[in-house]
Amino acid sequence: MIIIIVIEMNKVMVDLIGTTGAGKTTIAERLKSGQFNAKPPMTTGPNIVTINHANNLITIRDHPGNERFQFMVNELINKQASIVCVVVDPNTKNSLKEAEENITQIIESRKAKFKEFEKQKQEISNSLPGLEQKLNEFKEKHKDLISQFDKFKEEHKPKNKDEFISTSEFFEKFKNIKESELGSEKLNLIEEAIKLEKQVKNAQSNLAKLDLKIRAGVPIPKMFLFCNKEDTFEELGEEKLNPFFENLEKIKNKFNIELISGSAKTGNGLNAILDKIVNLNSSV
Ligand SMILES: Nc1nc2c(ncn2[C@@H]2O[C@H](COP(=O)(O)OP(=O)(O)OP(=O)(O)O)[C@@H](O)[C@H]2O)c(=O)[nH]1
Ligand SMILES: [Mg+2]
Repeated sequence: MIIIIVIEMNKVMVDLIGTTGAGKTTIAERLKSGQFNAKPPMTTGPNIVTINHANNLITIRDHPGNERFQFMVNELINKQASIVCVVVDPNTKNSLKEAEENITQIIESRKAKFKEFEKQKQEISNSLPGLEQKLNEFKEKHKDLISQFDKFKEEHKPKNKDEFISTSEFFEKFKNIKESELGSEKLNLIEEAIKLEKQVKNAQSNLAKLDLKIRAGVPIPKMFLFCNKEDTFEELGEEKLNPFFENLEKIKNKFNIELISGSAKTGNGLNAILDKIVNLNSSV
């Protein structure tokens, strides 16, 4: 007898960003195949790589670092990212400057989203009392007519609780039956009341949704830095490395994010990337 045990895997997604040439594709490929590819083509759209690590199915989105594609990358990251690995490299000019810009952009865009929610909430809060008042006055003015429609709804509501008839469907029925008796002018007034009621309900429900979003806060993705090409450090020498690491330390402290070092060439530090991703994912 063969027993098959199905183990549910955790699914994790991570976005690799950073300046062009820092080694994102080399890292992703090495994680997948264990091989070092010295000449990967420049990335032009997100390369998707999937890796199985410690019972986690990790999807890596390896993004292009070239400036030309930044708009597209930002859009994807701003919409969906929850874990971001920012790759830096002391051999590549502007690597730290771009990393700092990328991280700032991610944080600012989330803050802007939050502000947008607050603005929308304020706008609805300002307009809702006026809408409610308009509806109440309209209902009061035409209360006899509207109560006829309410009575009709009550009499024609489905016996089966699971069945649902919308107000506009009720109105269609009502219209068919009562058109000759009431005439189109009165029917229009009832239709106007239905429209106003719908506007009020929509505004109330949007307000509740926005309130929930604001209370939950807009999550900022969890980020960490990976300093690649460790194998080149000796050759680069202290003169180049010291200012690089000083600035790297500043970025690390400014955003309070962790740093891992390694090399896609030797494979050193790559497992630490996977462990970090799993770790960040479970610390939600
Ligand atoms: N010496 C050394 N070279 C590396 C290492 N990782 C990547 N490279 C080299 O760096 C170059 C650029 O690597 P890519 O992986 O294409 O860089 P990328 O970040 O994906 O660049 P874009 O796709 O343009 O954003 C390639 O020639 C790699 O062989 C490393 O750890 N050590
Ligand atoms: Mg690439």
